[in-house]
Amino acid sequence: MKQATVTDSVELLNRDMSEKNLGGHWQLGLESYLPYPETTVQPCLWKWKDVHESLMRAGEVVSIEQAERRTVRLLNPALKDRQATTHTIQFSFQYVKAGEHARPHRHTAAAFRFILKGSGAYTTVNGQKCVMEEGDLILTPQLTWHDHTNDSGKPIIWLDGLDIPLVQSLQQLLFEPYPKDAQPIEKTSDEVVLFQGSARPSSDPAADFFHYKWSDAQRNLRVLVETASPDRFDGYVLEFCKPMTGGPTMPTIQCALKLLRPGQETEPHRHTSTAIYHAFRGSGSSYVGDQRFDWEAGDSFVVPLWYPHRHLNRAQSEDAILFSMSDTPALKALELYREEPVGQ
Ligand code: GTQ
Repeated sequence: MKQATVTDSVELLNRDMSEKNLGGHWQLGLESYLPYPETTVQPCLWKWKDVHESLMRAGEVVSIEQAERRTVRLLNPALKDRQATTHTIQFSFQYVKAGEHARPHRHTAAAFRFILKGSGAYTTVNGQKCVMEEGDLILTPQLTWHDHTNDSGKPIIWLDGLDIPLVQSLQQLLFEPYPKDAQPIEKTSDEVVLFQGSARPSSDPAADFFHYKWSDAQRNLRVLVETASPDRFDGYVLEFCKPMTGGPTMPTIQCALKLLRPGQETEPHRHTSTAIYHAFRGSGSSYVGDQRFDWEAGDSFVVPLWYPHRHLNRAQSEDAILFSMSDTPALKALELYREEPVGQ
């Protein structure tokens, strides 16, 4: 008499494996993979009017003690549940009224401030007092203590850029309050000396460098425009580099200024890094994928990875200056950075 045989099948195997927390490569559906990287991040434009109005209202109804930081975040429509501007980086605007102090803390997320409106307030970074002027860039690299003091007598607004979404996806986010109400001030950023003749520094002098001044950036931009030819994809680019080494602004974040002369138009390209732009001066248009973003000073927009994009200064006589933040250093460190021109 013949024995009844149970024939095995892929479905049976999949089910039995699943119960044992196992899976097969055949279950992946390789046809859904593309020969280029795909992002869920959406191109998006935020108008200054909306950001500013929200900040002013927050100034009325949100206390700095309650909020820790009074910031308004740019949320990507595709990532609202993550409270993020892109999958790796985040832009916020911070409003500190006259007389306010945002208490010290530190975190593994790296951050910077780019000063937009107001001056004279300061951020203390690891005991170093950095007094703000419009257009200054102040870094608070990972795990540096920082608090903000506005004793200038007038309100101040700046841009915050952070790598929170990236650090979060690596499950490395941590936050620590400082044990006291304020950090003691040990020195000012003007006292940080990077170049001392040919003497070889005993420690990394750039480790103490947190403050890029607008007056220096502006002078360098002018030299660039007068002596160099523009990049065909980005115009005149001034990158905020780590002093001494010329490395990226921070390990995960590159900040830059991109200047377009009146009427200047760049050629389209795409890259595997993701960028957030903020129009600091002037007005223009950026084409991102099949969308056109018309921007004025104060507006911000996202260029998701691999989206073809180009920029145009629409003004007749005024330079346009875009501040940009990207995750390029993180991608380069992982050898995932690629870029290419895109045919028009
Ligand atoms: O100013 O310390 O936008 O800790 C997000 C987290 C700003 C800050 C942000 C922060 C800060």
